Amino acid sequence: MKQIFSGVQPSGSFTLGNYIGAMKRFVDLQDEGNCLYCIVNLHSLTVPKDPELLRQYTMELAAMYLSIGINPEKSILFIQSQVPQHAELGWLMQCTGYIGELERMTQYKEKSTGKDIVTGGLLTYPALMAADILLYNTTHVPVGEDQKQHLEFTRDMADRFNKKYGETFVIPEPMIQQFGGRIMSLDDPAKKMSKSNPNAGSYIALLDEPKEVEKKIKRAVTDSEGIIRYDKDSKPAVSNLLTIYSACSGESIETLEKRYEGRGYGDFKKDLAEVVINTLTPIQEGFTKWISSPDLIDILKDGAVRAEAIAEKKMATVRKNMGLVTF
Ligand code: ATP
Ligand code: LTN
Repeated sequence: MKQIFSGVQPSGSFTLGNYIGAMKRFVDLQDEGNCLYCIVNLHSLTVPKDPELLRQYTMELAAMYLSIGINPEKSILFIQSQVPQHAELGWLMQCTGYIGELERMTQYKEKSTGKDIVTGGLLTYPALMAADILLYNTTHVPVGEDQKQHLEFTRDMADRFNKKYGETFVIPEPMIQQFGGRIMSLDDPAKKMSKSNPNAGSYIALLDEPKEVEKKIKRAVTDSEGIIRYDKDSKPAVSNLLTIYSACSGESIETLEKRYEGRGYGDFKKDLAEVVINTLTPIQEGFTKWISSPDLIDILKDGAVRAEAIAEKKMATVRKNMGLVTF
């Protein structure tokens, strides 16, 4: 039986990139194994946050998980900071990893370059992520391609710990999609679609109104060839739009290429907007329901209790193996 774990940061809006690259798959995986889905609010603190906003974003992400189809009877949905074993193992993982390894992480380099304030947490972020995963005997981690390096770090930490202290952790496998693992910006196909991009036209947020989706897709960059064809190297922008279309409609890229043979980008974009809006509408309806539901807190409380039971069992072994005295 697969043990599946993944986390998303409560850092504001969520993009179609988050959804296609990771969250959409969380739903299907619920029938393939035991799933734990985490709101990684401690990770959000690596970049200073307003407390009121962090609280709001945390609840919004919980509502979003439920709106896309996470079923709390099948999966454990919980907030990272409510299970203190994450912070505890996070520290032990910091003491397992090396500074050089952490400094080599591309996400750290990207997020720290040119910044006036760089917290210690931004550097040690992958150690906490390793802890998240290793606490639950995780075998599979569905993530977008940008997390590949962090997963490799996690595997190295598990292996290093096991060699030093005896078999303790399961070595997890990343699950990264070949198509959709990296959805690119609408204004620049060389950049990842990201909610931290100051240009809101570069991403589609899951809560964008239909009119806004139409406008953003209409303005999305293409190329001068005028042919709808998938070729990531020579036609990155059109290939990205085809990937989004295929992920939202469930149709293959070949089917789409055939359908739009001899037709222009205008037609294609109009249909793409419709397909994206059809994907977002049920999510948005679910969100309106869940964000004001009194059940939301109960689901999160129950998730934290179930997660902590598993995490504490693992921590008892970790403390014993490392020589941390318990009476
Ligand atoms: P951002 O860079 O937008 O601030 P993030 O990737 O740092 O976001 P999360 O929102 O926690 O942080 O990401 C949640 C999941 O979504 C991760 O598995 C991540 O790999 C995936 N993801 C984020 N952006 C994309 C994208 N453009 N394409 C595919 N997957 C993505
Ligand atoms: N680092 C991830 C979020 C994250 C995560 C995890 C993903 C934190 N802990 C554990 C998978 C498993 C990100 O920035 N997207």
